[in-house]
Amino acid sequence: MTVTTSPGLAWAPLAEVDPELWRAIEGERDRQTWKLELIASENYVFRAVMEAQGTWLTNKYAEGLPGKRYYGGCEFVDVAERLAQERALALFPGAEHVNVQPHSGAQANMAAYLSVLDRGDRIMGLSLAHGGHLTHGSPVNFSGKWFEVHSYGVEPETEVLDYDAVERMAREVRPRMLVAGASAYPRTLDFERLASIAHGVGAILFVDMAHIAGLIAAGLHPSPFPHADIVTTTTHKTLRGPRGGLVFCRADLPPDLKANYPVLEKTTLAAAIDKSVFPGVQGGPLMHVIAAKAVALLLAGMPEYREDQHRTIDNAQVLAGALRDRGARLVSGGTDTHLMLVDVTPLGVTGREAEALLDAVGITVNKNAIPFDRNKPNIASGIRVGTPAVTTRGMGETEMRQIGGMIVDAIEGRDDAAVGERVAADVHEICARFPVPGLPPA
Ligand code: DSN
Repeated sequence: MTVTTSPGLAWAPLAEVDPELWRAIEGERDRQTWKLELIASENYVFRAVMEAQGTWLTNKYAEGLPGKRYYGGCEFVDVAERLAQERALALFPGAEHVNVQPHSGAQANMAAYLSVLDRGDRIMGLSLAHGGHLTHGSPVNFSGKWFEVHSYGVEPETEVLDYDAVERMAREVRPRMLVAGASAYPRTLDFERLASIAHGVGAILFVDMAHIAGLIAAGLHPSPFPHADIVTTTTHKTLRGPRGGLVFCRADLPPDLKANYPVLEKTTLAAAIDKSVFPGVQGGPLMHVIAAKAVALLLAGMPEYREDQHRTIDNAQVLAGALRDRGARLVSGGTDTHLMLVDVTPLGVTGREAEALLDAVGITVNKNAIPFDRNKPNIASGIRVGTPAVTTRGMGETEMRQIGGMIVDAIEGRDDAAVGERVAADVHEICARFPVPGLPPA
């Protein structure tokens, strides 16, 4: 097939060029339209974000930074990257420097570690089994392979963090970096206290705010700025942007802290972060994705976005209440954020079984380990449930109460086909009433 030389093919729509792939893309559109998306880390981007990402900016190499590239012809992508930088800094007051190039949250985290740490350095992060993230020191991830990891966890009785215990551990371990942030922790994180713990032992505080970045941007969760030294986020969770990452940092560390990091002797933290992203862990930045990040960061500064984040939390509260009322146990007793961790063992199933039962009726969640879980991670005792995507669709408290009931009905009525059919019909009815913004009709 002479794709490159056929002018017809160059202009042909994807559906004609590759019908097999197009069918899968259409299938995913239909799935997103007709299922209730309760995966806490997912969301729906608006059309303008998709539009920016689908442009010819994908054609451009732009290694380096705006105004300092290793390629010619970067004058327009420079504009896109500068907009993303300016908007990121405006959205998070107190942030001093940002690099908008990380391809993902994991790459942002890798850049954060490698900007200041050496292999074998000691770090402390929240255990994956207690709601942390793979990149916070899990043995199967580079962070666990390259560093000496000491994981902290939640308390058995409360299932929340005890900052005094974290502090005691930090004094004993004396890490070079304290990592904070989570992917399945439903409670507010006290970044000010975490900074005081880290700085008290001469360590850098690195916050991965990926899950809660949107809540922070809307002023609904305490900000890691100006307490943390390095902050990363993804752009596609509560921030509702394209899949990608950002890394923020202080312009430089205060002198007493900086003295502990010889790698920063002749450079600033900001320069070290930039160098760590490129050429440290990445090559050419994805300029079309950076453009889409710029759009998402613009939208996130608008009052409507703030209102959506408010509703995301309100919806989570109502959904948590509805699940609790029907006999599900919520880890830590509830939620302060966009997500909750539901222990489904009182309902007589494992997390894996609950995920499958809910998927069968059109409700998408992920199985998730709960703290001190007796089941293996691939079976798990819990499910993680989040409200960002359904809130973006415009659903409110009435629907949350309904969805809470539907989740428990689908699990408890697992042996009764009529129950499953009724819940599936209710899912379809709610989805029909709340079209996905940014998606063409299915
Ligand atoms: N995998 C993401 C999540 O679902 O929380 C974290 O990166």
